[in-house]
Amino acid sequence: MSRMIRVGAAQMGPVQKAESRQAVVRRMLDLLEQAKSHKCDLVVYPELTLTTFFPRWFMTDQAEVDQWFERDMPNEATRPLFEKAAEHGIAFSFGYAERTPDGHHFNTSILVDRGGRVVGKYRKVHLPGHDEFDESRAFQHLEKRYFEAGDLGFPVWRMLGGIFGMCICNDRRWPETYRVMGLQGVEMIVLGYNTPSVNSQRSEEGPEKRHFHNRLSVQAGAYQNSTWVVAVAKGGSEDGHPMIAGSIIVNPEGEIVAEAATEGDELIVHDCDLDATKFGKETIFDFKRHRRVEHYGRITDQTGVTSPPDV
Ligand code: CDV
Repeated sequence: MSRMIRVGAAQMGPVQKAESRQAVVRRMLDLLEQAKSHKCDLVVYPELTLTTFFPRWFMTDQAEVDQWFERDMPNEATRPLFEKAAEHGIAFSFGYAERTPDGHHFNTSILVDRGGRVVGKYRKVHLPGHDEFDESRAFQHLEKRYFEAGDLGFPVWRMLGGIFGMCICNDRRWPETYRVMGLQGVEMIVLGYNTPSVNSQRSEEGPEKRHFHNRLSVQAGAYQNSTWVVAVAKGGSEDGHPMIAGSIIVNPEGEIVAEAATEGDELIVHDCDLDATKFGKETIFDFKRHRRVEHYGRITDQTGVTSPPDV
């Protein structure tokens, strides 16, 4: 069985507050058709694909908040995507806001196989931002208000002859994210992101630095775990709030092999050889031979910094 898979990173341009789920799914279907014409095996869409990045808006009415969440997946709006992808035999992944039957709220992504079956679910662990209105910021980032931290850890799944994992946006900046999946032999991590073009707490940190940190994090995670990483953005201006775009596909040596050129809906395609993950996993990052867990206790024992005592 071939271990080469053709991946389509389906970057999305902005989704305005007023845009309906049905309109977004039509755009996703357009990208799926492009992927079909390129003979892709897998299509990856961004974080919170179905809606605008609503955590930038401060809301106090839970009914208003809940309008941004999906109670079922697939549902009426997304079923055409599931059906068309299954018809084409294309696996896919996308992010959405999930409200569980017992009322929990998560920033979630799913992995769907060639037959349209949901084989994997991930809930964002590293939620950035704050939970109350913060007037010191240029704009709000209220993920900690609207979501709970993910409760599923970082599992991996077998699909398309390989081992796949997921994470979401801010998770990509944390080495622990990749390493937990690396320790399960992950060969491809798919992730979506909504990264504002400017740091809301530091106006001089603009798009150039934001792209640098995006690439730095994703390339390091790929290299240090010898895995493919497919990082897919929403870009452009959502109701006046610009986001960086810059979707990339990174190989297990940490090199960018494909990159989006626009800030709009754009499919970038690359043939990814899952066997290319083997060399790094068997040599410099052969975890079994080289890791020294006796020295890593602090990684799981503490969150904040414990500085040495003053002398
Ligand atoms: N959606 C995100 O998680 N955004 C963060 C921003 C707030 C830094 C990110 O890591 O891009």
